Amino acid sequence: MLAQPPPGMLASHFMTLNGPSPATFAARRQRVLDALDSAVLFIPVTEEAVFANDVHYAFRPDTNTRYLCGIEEPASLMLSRCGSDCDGFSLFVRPRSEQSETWTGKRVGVDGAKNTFGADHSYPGDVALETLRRTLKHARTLHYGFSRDHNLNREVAEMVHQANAERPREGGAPLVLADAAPLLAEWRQIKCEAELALMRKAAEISAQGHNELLARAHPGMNEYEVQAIVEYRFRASGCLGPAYGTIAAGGDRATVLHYTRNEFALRDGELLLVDAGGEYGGYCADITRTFPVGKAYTPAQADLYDLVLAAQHAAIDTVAPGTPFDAPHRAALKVLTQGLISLGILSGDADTCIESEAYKPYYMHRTSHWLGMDVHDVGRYRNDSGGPISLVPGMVLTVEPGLYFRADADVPEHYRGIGIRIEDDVAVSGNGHVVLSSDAIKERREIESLRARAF
Ligand SMILES: [Mn+2]
Repeated sequence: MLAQPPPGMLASHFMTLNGPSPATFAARRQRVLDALDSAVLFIPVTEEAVFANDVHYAFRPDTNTRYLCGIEEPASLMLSRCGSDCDGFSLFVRPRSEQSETWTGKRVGVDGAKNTFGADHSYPGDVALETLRRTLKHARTLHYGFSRDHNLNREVAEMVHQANAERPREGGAPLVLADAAPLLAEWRQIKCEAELALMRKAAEISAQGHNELLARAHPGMNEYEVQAIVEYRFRASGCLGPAYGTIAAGGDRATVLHYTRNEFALRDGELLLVDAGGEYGGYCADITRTFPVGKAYTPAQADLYDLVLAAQHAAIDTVAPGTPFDAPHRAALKVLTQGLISLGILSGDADTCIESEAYKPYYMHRTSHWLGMDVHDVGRYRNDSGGPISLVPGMVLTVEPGLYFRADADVPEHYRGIGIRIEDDVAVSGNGHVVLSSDAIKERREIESLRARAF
């Protein structure tokens, strides 16, 4: 028999490092329970992903499970309010095992789940579906967290079908199967003060990592060393790791939007684009900076850098409560398109170029996405009639215009092979916005003076 960990003492062992307080998780669950009217919310376990043979990738829990209790090991979660014997908060966890724990570390266990996570009921993971089936007999609605495991999704859908097949005989209204994701997305989209504090911390640490690169990058350094430097800063400052795959792209690799190979040497005269952010307490930062591998931007690089930075300033300026979500994108497009015309890359007038999407070969992505517990966070972008939703305080979005000229792009030669993106994390405040990542240096003169000092 394994000794039970002292209650509370080892909570951090099983919960998100530096994450929200137990009271925050309890409040979130209460909010869901209050919204459940004869309904059940069930989020199935996320299994560990195999790296090779019996070696696994670092485990990342389902984000909604993490949002509702902060458990950092494979577990299914149920919140029920339908008059069944397991109403309230149930966790289905891996049972403790001397053999397994010798290899992969302590498990919270069935008994520990109650103490550590405040579960009303806890069970071994393998009875999760059977318990759900029993609970559904009393429910009107199942809010189900659809999984990447399609067989599991089919099994749950079949379970709902079976329940409805029996109801004409047994009585009770039909059971409705609903996706749990939109229900939770609506709440996750608006961050409370405690969440914003974690996001600010993630952004501050990440900004410091970017700033350190300005002092340390040099010609001949490899992209993977750049990655190691920023990720060292994330981890040395309390992040468990990067929030997504770090992009360290020298030269024309910067024109590959999701370049992640990071395996080439940096060359003098080229730019280095670094898109990297840490995850702190379960919340993400997402910052991109683009600076010269040598001391200064070439004139062509400076033209494009100043243009992207002007577009970013214009886009950030639009962020305020009541503003449509796509206002930053439209502001960035206007500046970028006008600039591309001035530089002789596009011709005609800006409105026509925007209308015809003439800019699109060089700016092919949107300017913003939601940011939160996931780097491309949940939340709607459009309302029911298809228009952009309005920003409200507590939303956090990236603002990340860029310009990308592939080595074979149909532009003047001195612009070819240049990719630039500048990305910050912006929280909508009561009367405007706060740039969470404002510590990351981006003014060109400041970058060049730091680069000059680096050599
Ligand atoms: Mn981004």
